[in-house]
Amino acid sequence: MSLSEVRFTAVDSRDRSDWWKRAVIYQIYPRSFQDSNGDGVGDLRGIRQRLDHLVRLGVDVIWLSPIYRSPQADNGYDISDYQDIDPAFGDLDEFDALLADVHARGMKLIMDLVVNHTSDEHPWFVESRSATAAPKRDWYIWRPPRAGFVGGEPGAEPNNWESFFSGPTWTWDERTGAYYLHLFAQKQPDLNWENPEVREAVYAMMRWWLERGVDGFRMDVINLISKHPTLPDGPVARDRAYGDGFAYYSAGPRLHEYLQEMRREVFDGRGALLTVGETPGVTMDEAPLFSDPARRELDMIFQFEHVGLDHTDGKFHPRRLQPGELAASLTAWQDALAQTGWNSLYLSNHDQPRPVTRFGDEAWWRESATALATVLHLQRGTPYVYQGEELGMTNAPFTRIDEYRDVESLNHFTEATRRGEDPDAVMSGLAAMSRDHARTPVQWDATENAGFTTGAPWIDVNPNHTTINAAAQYDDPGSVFEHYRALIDLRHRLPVVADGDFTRIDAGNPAIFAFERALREDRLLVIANLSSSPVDPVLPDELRQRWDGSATMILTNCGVDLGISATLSAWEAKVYVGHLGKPCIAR
Ligand code: ISL
Repeated sequence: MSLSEVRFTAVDSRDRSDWWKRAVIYQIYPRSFQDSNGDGVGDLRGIRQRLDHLVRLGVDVIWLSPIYRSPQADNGYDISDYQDIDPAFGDLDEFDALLADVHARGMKLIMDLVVNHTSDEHPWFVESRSATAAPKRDWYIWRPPRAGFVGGEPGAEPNNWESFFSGPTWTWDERTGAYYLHLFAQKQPDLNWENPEVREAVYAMMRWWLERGVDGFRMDVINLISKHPTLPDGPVARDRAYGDGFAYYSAGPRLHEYLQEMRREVFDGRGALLTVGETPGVTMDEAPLFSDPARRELDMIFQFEHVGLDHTDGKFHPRRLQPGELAASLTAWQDALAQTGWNSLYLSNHDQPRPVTRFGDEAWWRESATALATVLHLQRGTPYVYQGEELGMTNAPFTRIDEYRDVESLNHFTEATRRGEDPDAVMSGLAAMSRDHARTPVQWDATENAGFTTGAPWIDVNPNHTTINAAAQYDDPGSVFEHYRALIDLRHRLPVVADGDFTRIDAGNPAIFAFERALREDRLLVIANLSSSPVDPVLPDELRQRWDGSATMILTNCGVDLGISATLSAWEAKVYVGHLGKPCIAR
């Protein structure tokens, strides 16, 4: 039976303020999406040229990684003008044209909001660092050297925190004789959110974009904007020079006050917008505080547990996950936000390795890419597709440090080898975990440079674009792209996918991720083997009695249906629909 023949409970989605529960969001990293002028860097006009790819895929919302004016020290996450477009990407007229094109196709567009920090070239920081008496001095976080030390000498930093991008979080500024805080690169000074003028300036900028017509924001490291007022030292791990300040710079005492203020000052009364917070390190206890509608903060957040499972001594010393670990973590988050709050569902973004390489198996490339997508998209929450994921793009085969571009990877290489780590081991860490794996250009076709640019790409195109590319996958019913398209279609058509409850099913083997979704009489059953060996499911009797005979398979990455209890081949995933009692009613 095809999906068009299945009839489901009607759900009226008109005027729903939580319209985003039925939406799928597509992340564009503009630098690597499509170049239109041959300079090797993706741009806004390039995005306009490729919008039909997104229409074909069926996504509802585009999240655009930063396109603001920026020195590009962190590929645009270092902003020097929040109200202009970087010339590498285009200009405000081109942006308006893009927004109009997106809206004309019935999609929405959300911007990346990076307001934990600015660029050190932002006029606010230029003024702040100019003199201790400068009016904007207090817009950033300045501190004197540690007592008993001379500024600039080793150990004189105001505290021992290590930056996300290696080295200390403090940089000495000779001119005014003080250190400024930067949780990320030296060129990304942290704003001082304690200062009400900073908050008002940020809110005014956000309103300016909303008035221009954008549909919301993805908020970069938004759980880091309130710091512990005394900035205490963090614990130091063995053999490490710096401490971990996470407990003192994340989820600070005023975080939720700021988010509620932002909601009132920026979003209230503006209609169908979307807000999603990036919240690294957020716990299951904290998560509902952000996305409980009654608290009036954000619509949803990105949690990080499942993308940290393979870290050991930091992200660059990864381990392969054991069967079941990924599913257990995702299930725990489903349960944590079952009553209150809402999950963002993702396997990748511009900071993460490619999921088919990391969580799947390139030897079972198509099967593992589609199985992972199936279990992700059919959970409760809003799915995010990162560019190229829908094509099953893989990690880059880089072997030399000069192939990498990311500030995090390059700083890590310098620091780790300086500390005495074996350079080959450091390169293995990058080969598994560098953010550059997500940043190689989108593979549109098999031609030179994958159709991304006519010039020299800013980062190498993955040589496997000759086989893994969009052109080869369109209209191929077995392709990764068509599987993603079908999953997105299911969310739009079946209310049980968007609104149903989630219950994990113990299928007798940790490699199997099976779950049931339920909305009134409607049921959805997902059974997936997240391993490269065949597995026999042992389903609970009660479930078999309920489903056997009445299960209608509506999607599979394998092609055959031998019933819900049949042996699952490597990375096999299948989706059944059913209902309790009376027949489903057409929507
Ligand atoms: O990739 C990471 C470092 O290993 C993450 O911890 C990442 O730094 C964290 O998720 C915050 O990411 C966001 O803010 C950064 C920026 O570099 C990332 O691209 C962005 O997603 C600073 O703005």
